[in-house]
Amino acid sequence: CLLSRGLGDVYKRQHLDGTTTSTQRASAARQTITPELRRWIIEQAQAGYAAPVVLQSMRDAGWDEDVAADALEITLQEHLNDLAVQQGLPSAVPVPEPRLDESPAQVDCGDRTVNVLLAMAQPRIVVFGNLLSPEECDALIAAAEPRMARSLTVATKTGGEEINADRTSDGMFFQRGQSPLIQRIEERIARLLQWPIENGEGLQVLHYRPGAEYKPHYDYFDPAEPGTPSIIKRGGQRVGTLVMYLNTPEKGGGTTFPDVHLEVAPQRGNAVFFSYERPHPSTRTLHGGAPVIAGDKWIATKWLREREFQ
Ligand code: PD2
Ligand code: ZN
Repeated sequence: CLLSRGLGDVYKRQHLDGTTTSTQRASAARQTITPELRRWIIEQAQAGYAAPVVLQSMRDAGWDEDVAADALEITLQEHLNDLAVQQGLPSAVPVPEPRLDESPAQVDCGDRTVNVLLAMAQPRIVVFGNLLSPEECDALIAAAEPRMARSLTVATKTGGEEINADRTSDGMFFQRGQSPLIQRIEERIARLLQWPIENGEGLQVLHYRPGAEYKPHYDYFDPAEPGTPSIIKRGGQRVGTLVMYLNTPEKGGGTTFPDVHLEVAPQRGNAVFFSYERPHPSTRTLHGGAPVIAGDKWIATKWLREREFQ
């Protein structure tokens, strides 16, 4: 797409400044975007000029580089969103995002240094190493184990209960801040993903036995489902997911992203993060838990909402 070509470079530049937050800078830049400037930027993009070329024109005209980059980024993102909304897609919203603008090998999360193992832009997927210590993984499993219940659904034929065919795992939820361990992990996640702790759902722990899987699905709530408006009254939509691996299954159990043919290998202490700015398949965040072939698989999932989740 002509409009998005080169945006990546501008985006990176915008986040290099560590002294002000991107939100502060964006709001300053937003004030500089007059209707005339907005029209001009969109015309340049439609004429096929890549973002760095347009940025240079603005600098030549006397614009401060940072302000121009922000104004350009905001204008083009808003325009892309306008086009998407015109096509009938839900509007884009802010999402959690780790601070990776200078491609750091590690991210400081306060009490722990987390490794960056893989980062994909679209869909936004980041794989982290060393997010949890082996002791934390074991302690989460031990705390969850006595409270695990098999996921059951009503069998439409018999009226009895049967194991959910799409999610053949056992699971439980912790309350947010339920124990010092959970609180510590939630604070770490909040720093890693730059997203308020209050916007997180309670941690869910899942246990897959050999043969168990989680068929591909989206984590956002489908706007077409009748139950969705009531679900999102509490905290808004889900906008991001962090799946943390609490053990290393012998074989199988990877987290798959079929749209991009990616499979993340589950390794104890590592995690995969992905975000989705609108509740729509165009985010390409379809994902599943591949069948476990040998051994068990334990994960803890943190789902992140738009707003405070009470
Ligand atoms: O266990 C997984 O890898 C997995 C796959 C898909 C977890 C989730 N979704 C989830 O917790 O949402
Ligand atoms: Zn999922």
